[in-house]
Amino acid sequence: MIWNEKMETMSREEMRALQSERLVATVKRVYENVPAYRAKMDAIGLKPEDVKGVEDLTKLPFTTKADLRDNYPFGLFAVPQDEIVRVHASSGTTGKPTVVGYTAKDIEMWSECVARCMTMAGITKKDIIQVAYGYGLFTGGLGAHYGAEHIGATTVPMGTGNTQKLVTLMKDFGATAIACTPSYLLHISEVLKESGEVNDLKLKAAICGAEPWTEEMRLQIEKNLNIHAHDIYGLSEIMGPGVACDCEYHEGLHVCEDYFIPEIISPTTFEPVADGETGELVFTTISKEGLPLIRYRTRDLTSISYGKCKCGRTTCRISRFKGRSDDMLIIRGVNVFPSQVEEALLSIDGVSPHYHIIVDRVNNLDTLEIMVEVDGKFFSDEIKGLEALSVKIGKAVQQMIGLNAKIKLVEPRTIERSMGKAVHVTDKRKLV
Ligand code: DLL
Repeated sequence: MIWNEKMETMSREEMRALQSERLVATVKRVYENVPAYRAKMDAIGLKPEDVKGVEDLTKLPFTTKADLRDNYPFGLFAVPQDEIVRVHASSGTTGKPTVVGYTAKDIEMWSECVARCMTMAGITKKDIIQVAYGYGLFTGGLGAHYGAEHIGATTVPMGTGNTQKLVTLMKDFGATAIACTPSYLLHISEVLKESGEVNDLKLKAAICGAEPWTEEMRLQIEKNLNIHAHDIYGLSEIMGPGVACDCEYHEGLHVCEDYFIPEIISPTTFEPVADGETGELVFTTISKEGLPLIRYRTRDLTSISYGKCKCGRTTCRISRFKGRSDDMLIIRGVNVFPSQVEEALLSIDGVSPHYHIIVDRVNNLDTLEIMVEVDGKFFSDEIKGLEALSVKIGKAVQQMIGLNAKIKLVEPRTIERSMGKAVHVTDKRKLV
């Protein structure tokens, strides 16, 4: 089944015409309502009327995470604040998060996108779906939730944190679908497999995203749970989950192209690359009211292909993500920048800037360890001093990034110094 036959099966010519019309309106709107965009366009002598359609897209300047940060919190919003009905936020490179805002119409559009994705995973109003993404400022929980309700499925707002309860309710409620990060689902699937409870389940579909995962991992989840697992992609700046998703053929993720125009550029030359070639994904939102973004550089690396899919959809497809062009780590679905950890460490007396972050995956759950050099005096004190310091550091890190980390305190000059750029991270999770 296709959720929105009209939009998802348009001819390329029809799609381009629709995108052009919406792009022209968006450019005019941001020029009139967002001073930062007006300034960017004025700086290169570009007037809204110079953009007549998709063919003029590359004339427009890029937007980056720095633009959101510089205009923190609401500076890029294109409507008065009283038209914003919801805000979400994700971690940024400094202590300040990236804040995004939605009008009531934006929330409707978002629900429609997620409904399209869930339909690709075979989910219908007859399903009982557990949403086990985090609820709160993260877009995963509420984004998936509204999409599931939009298709009329019975939606269970599990959130994260209590795997045993999730498994119990999965069985008791007869849940038929689940939405959560792939690493979490792999962990759940191992627990269920070990306890021999898989046959007690009615589960048939999963919609997983928010972090990179491999095709091997997808197949393993499918096998462990005897279900279909789908890859859902999105990012807060553009909307949240639901920007793209793979259908039953799993040959790339269909983009909701009538709302977001994708481009793939070279991260070094910023020029578009050929279809099928890997580069950085860039999105222009063409229907959003609250926070329209022009040529937003996602830093996500992928390739694009056009042409009808076996499922009947004609929307373009992006390939499974190959990584990011910057240094952001995604740990348990949470975006973490090494600079945030550094900031937390350096807020405490006696802690040095010599640290190393070790990320691993144990039993399919991400683990985070921070090794840090502290003042030598702590090592001559009785052990209590060291313990208290490590608790204090753990709390500061938790406050900064929202994750618990194992803290390992080491003596000065233990951590290898670098002659060039410091290497602060070892990511032992193997993603090929
Ligand atoms: O992770 C939104 C989301 C929630 C997507 C739930 C899917 C499911 P952010 O926290 O802003 O938003 O993080 C966005 O996560 O730029 C990618 O690097 C990564 N990401 C998201 N989905 C996928 C995926 C949400 N399916 C960042 N595969 C993005 C690989 C993904 N990476």
